[in-house]
Amino acid sequence: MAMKLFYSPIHGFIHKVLVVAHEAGVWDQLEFVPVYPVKDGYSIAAINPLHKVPTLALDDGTVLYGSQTVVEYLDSLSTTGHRLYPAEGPARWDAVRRLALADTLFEVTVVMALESLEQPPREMVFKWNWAKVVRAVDQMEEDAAKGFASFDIGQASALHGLSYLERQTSRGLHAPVPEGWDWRDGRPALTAWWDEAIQRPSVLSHLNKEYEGEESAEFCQSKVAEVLRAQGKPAPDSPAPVPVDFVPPGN
Ligand SMILES: N[C@@H](CCC(=O)N[C@@H](CS)C(=O)NCC(=O)O)C(=O)O
Repeated sequence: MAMKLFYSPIHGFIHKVLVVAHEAGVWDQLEFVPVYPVKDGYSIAAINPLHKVPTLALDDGTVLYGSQTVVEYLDSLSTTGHRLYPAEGPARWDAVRRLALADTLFEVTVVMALESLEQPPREMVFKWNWAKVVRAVDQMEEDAAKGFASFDIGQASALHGLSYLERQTSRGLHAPVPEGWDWRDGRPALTAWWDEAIQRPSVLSHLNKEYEGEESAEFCQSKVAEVLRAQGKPAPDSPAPVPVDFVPPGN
């Protein structure tokens, strides 16, 4: 296998990087390395200073991070003839704009999910970010109502952002996020698009499937060590779990 994908196999979540790897026909070139970035033992800071997933390591030790970098790279390897990043021109800028919209929706939802672990959670964080979520999902409805020429990177990211948002709103966030809020309510075009998009083989490849491979912290560290060795740096054969920067309460 030519590449190691460090990522979190979260049940019920549609991973943009997995969708893109599948759509690009490069799934079989990936070695999956589960990382639980807020669980002790799983630090990948030695190969990514940001200690964030997804992180992609190539066999020569090159490390790519930032999901947008990872997916653009995977799309560049596409063997299928169907690129998720359209060629330059209006279709590309529209796809990249929708990518930014959905990725930022994901990121502000991560901020709220983390804040909901604070005792007590600060309402300011939810007020500030929730307004962005509602406007982003309204914009997605407007985009879906116009229709899409073909499946692109903006839609891959929308699957990612909306599935994560649903995971968090169904668990319950904090005021002003209404209890029982569902992004589908009042958004028929987005709902219809979603119902069709989740039937894609690239989504069915992992959605709601238990991760069945090795996922220990020791395994993660052994793969980090392989990347370091590919970079010409020293690394032990059986590295110990490495503490992460931050473990939230209750984890
Ligand atoms: N801008 C990043 C965001 C990725 C991201 O938020 N990853 C989270 C997933 S929980 C993470 O790794 N957090 C661990 C940390 O920040 O320590 C990207 O698009 O790759």
